[in-house]
Amino acid sequence: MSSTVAPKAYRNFINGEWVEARGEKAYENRNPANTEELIGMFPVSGAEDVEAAVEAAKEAYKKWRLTPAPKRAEILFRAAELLVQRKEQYSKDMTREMGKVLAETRGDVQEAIDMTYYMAGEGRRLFGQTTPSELPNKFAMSVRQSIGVCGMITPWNFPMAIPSWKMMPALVSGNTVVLKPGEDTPLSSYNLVQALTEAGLPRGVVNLVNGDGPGAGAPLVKHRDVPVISFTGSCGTGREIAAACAPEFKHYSLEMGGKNIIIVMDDANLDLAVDGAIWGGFGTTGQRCTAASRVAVHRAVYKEFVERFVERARALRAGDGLDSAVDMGPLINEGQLKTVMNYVEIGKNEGARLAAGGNRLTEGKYAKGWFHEPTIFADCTPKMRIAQEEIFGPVVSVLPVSSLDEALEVANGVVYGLSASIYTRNVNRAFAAARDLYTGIVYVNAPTIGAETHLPFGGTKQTGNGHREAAIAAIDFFTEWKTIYIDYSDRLQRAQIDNA
Ligand code: UN1
Repeated sequence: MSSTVAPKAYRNFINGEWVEARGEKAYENRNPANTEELIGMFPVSGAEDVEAAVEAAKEAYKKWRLTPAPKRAEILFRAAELLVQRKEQYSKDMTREMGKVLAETRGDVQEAIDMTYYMAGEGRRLFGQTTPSELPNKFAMSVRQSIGVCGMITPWNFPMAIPSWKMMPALVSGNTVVLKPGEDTPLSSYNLVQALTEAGLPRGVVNLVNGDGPGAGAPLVKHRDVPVISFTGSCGTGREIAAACAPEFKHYSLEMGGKNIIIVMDDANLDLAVDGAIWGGFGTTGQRCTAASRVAVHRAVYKEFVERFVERARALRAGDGLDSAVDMGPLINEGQLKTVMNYVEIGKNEGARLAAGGNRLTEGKYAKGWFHEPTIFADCTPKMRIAQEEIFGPVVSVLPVSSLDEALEVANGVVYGLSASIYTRNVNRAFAAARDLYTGIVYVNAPTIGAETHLPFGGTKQTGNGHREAAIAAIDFFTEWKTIYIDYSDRLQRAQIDNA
């Protein structure tokens, strides 16, 4: 680098202070649209840093747990206000480190704002139940209790939204947090933690430890004082986390892969379906776990749909997400680009018809980034690898189908079950699909992406392990039920025996 200005050195946040990693090592955070742009240096943390963060979170938990929930919520509310004020700056920071276009990073910050306000509201609810006892002069109720230090491992594709999905419900419920963010996008977590801190979060309640999975993530997952782990990322890492959590029966929530589908029936509004397939398939450069990477189209409209879809995909402009004329940013890093290029080869070798794209972009303004053309494979069959495996890039596989039943069989015929969508104007088909798609999320006449924060988010089968994020489902994960019986009869009353 010829620049004389040293890049900003960011730090971990432990016990209310910005501190260097013990090993004093740092790594570079670079812009995926222009790798010559160095965004900053971030700490490479190890087990000792995790230890200090967990220790701080454990100590802070003693008071935070007893802080009235509405008071905890007020801090969240103030953090949301700060995020609103800083939305534009934080969105630009995110585009620079993650690559997605500004409209989308604004959406990502907005999702964090929504979640933070929403969970702030929950501070005055956190309802339990009261119910009559089966015995006289006895009172029965259930309350939520916090659990302790929650370890969070988050990905790079929603660098502010996903940490907020995990942190806000955990915090309003009285837990404390150690966050290990995706190493490709640490600045957005830094910004989120900064906002929470300025909003008045007491020291130690949230701790931020940067670094990679083996160095910082693994010691966090295994730490004996971290009873809860919340993870979003790949199935491979999820499997390791599950195994690491099993011996101590930790609570762990896994949000992993998807192979989401859009079904286009012969009665669909085709303009709308094409719009949906473009946005669902190529939004965020296909790097959403909810991305529509399969489209099953009824044979009666197949040819027309593919023609229009291909035309629209070819017209998408790739480039730097800060440029308002750009529709689609780069891949996050070289590894992800290579994965995409590899799947393009696999698709060709399997005999799918490459109908659009298929190449890495390297000329001119693309030379310094990880760009790939929006790519469509037509005439795919359900068992092809490109129709089965998560690619996490701008590659969509289109499959012809002859009926709703066949479409549903194709839809459910993968190991994942996150999101699915159907385009139809027939209410009977819409309801049948909504019932029979075995996924955590179903859309009718809308693409597979765009979850809202006050509804449960997550998937069936290998997408997850049965938990849901967002909504009250998140509160369920970050609390334990406690049932309290108060016997004011002044005598021994035996349940099931003395009430006969
Ligand atoms: C993800 O891709 O990991 O539903 C989450 C959506 C977003 C969240 C996606 N709000 O598309």
